[in-house]
Amino acid sequence: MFWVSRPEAVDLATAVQTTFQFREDGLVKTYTSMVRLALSLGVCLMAVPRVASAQPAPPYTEEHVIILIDRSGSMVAPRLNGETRFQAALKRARDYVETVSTLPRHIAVWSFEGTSYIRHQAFSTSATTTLNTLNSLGVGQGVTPLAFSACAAVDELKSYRTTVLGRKKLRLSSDGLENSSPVGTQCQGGESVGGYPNLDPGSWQWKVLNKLRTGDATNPNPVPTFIQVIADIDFFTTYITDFNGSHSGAYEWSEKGEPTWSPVALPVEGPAVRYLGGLSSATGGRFSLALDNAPAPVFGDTNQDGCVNITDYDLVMANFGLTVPPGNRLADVNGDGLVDYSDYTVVVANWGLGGRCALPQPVRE
Ligand SMILES: [Ca+2]
Ligand SMILES: [Ca+2]
Repeated sequence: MFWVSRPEAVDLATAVQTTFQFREDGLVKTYTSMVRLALSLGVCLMAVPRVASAQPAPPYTEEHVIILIDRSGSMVAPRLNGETRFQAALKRARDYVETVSTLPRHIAVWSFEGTSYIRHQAFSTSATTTLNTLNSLGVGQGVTPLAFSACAAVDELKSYRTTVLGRKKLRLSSDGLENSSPVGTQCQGGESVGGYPNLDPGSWQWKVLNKLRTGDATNPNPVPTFIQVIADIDFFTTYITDFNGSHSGAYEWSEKGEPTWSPVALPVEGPAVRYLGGLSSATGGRFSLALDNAPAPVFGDTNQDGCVNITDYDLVMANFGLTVPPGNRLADVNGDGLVDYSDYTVVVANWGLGGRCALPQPVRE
């Protein structure tokens, strides 16, 4: 691991600001090549070890991640661009794997559907291995044992490489909420009547939150020896409505062959989204909303306005060199707990992406 000093960051900042001016002039092709130039410049600098600056040493030496993907029936629902939610979830997962990270990553791949989860891949440091695993996954038609699966993943994270200080992360992609964890399994429970953060003790929502924060589904109190598991969540919702009023929802089928999940979209302002957003926030993670009728989120779009641009760049630069916290969590584009060249590189590489850059964008004074 190495660190680079802030002045170099400012040099690169100038390079990207220049490219931004090109964009304002409408010279998109030139702009794109300039961005690529800036990116390769950044990559070159990253490849050269530098003398450590006054940065505090990061607390973690590795990052341990379980990618947990919902394979339940409703994930076949189509999105605006014709892909399914499941395809979009896989793409997001692949994009995540391909983001550079300063902390070495060990990634496992799991999915859930029906009444349980599947371990598709044990922890691996090979991005190629993980990408191949993701590419091999197919969607199912069953229900959603989210609570049971998420809590089993926490146990796996907890027991992995206990001799190193690993940052622990559950990277969940889902479009629904718990509806099929077997009775008696950890984190199974009734629906909370109270909305987040006023969750009913004993509800599955309360148990999953406890499990992430304390390692124990029934203990809401902080445990000093437990490394909290961060929940990064991509949530897919809002079925597309056709002209005739019908929508694109998909049923999920129970083990008994009965449809158990009506094709009703979970509203953005509803308790499901509020809970999952709260789960991410409470654990220091991030929540990304992927609406069926909107472009999918992209890494580097820190404010989720549908465009990676100067606003995102400025946020990364303003927090450059900081650990998170105290750095702004949104500036930590790759979610590894540091705001550094890895994040800068993702912003530059994804510059202009997000599907909404054609809308009026901020102009720096
Ligand atoms: Ca943005
Ligand atoms: Ca980062």
